[in-house]
Formats: sequence, C-alpha cells, structure tokens
Amino acid sequence: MAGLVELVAGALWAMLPAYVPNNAAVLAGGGAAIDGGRTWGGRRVLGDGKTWRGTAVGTLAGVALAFALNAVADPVGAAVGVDLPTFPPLAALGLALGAMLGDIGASFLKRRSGRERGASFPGLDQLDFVVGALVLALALAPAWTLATFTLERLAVVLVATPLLHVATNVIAYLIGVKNEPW
Ligand code: CTP
Ligand code: MG
Ligand code: K
Repeated sequence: MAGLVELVAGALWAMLPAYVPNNAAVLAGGGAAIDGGRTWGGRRVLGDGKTWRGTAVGTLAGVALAFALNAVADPVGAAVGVDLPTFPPLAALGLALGAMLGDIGASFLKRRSGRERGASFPGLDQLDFVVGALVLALALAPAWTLATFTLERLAVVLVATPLLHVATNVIAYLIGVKNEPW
C-alpha cells in the first residue's frame, strides 16, 4: 500500500507541469489565433481555439509550477513520506511546452477530420497533451525523462490522466470558464 501511494504520488507530481498548461490556456485564451485564420483543404489549420497568448501563458504557467514544485519537493515529500521528483529547467520546459504542442497537434487532426472548434475527440482529447509532454521532455531532457517516467509511473499516468482531465474540464465547464465539458 505504501508502495502504491508512493507510485501514484510520484507519477502525478512528475506530470503536474504538463497538467497545468491547458487549464491556464483556457483562462488566458483570446487574441490572435496561431494559424492566423488560414485554412487547409477548406478547413482551418488549427482554429480559433489555439492562440499565441494561450500557448505562451500555458507554457509559462507549467514551467513556473515546476520551479515552485522544486522548491517544496523536499518538505512535502518528507511530510508524506514519499521521494518526489524535481524538474531541471529543460525537463520543465519539455513537459509544459510539450503539453501545449500535443494539444495543438490534436486540434490540427480534429480540423483535418472535419471536427469544428470545440468538438470532442474522445481519447485524443484526454491524452494528446500527455504524449506531447513526454515526447518533448524526452527530446530536451532524455536522461531525466527516462529515469523519472519508469514503466510503472507511465502506467499510472496513462490511467489517471484521462480521469483527471475529464474531472477538471467538467469543473471548468460548471464554473463557466470553459465552453464545453471536455
Ligand atoms: N486556448 C488557447 N490556446 C491554446 C489552447 C487553448 O488560447 N494553445 C484557449 C482557447 O480559448 C480555447 C480554450 O483555451 O478555446 C479551450 O481549449 P481547448 O478545449 O483545447 O480548445 P477548443 O476551443 O475546444 O478548440 P479545439 O477544438 O481546437 O480543441
Ligand atoms: Mg475543447
Ligand atoms: K483540447
């Protein structure tokens, strides 16, 4: 049991800098669309839901959270009796920017498959940012990523992330900050 708590706490802590960017982008959204309104094959390349401001603020929020977690990893870890990971700058950037890029990539795929802005794409919506975050973290901080995301932690992330994502988006919808509950 103690092993399971340690596993889940370590896995979710390591992913926190990738969880926050999308939510920060929702709050910061607005302004110029990344695709500048351009279309491809008669459909928007990305759509108005992917903005420069949302992407920049989301990335900065994720990196800032990683540095804040670094500052409290020792005391929090000691309090709950768990060894919590810390984030080197490139790992923080990889997780935060990667989460945003994964979400942007998903919008690109949604537009290509004829889904309008805001349409849901079950599966992709819940995991796009996880894949983006892990791939960019692996590219920018390979040794850290391989050591931090063990297969056990990866399994926890893949199961827990869709649940957390659905829950936070339903809450964001209910309190009126998000247009759709996904
Ligand atoms: N947002 C943003 N920039 C991003 C990601 C999100 O500005 N890179 C903001 C937008 O205001 C967006 C909101 O966060 O409408 C919700 O994000 P998301 O659900 O990812 O976008 P959707 O509007 O649903 O568009 P899409 O169908 O392309 O996912
Ligand atoms: Mg959406
Ligand atoms: K999305």
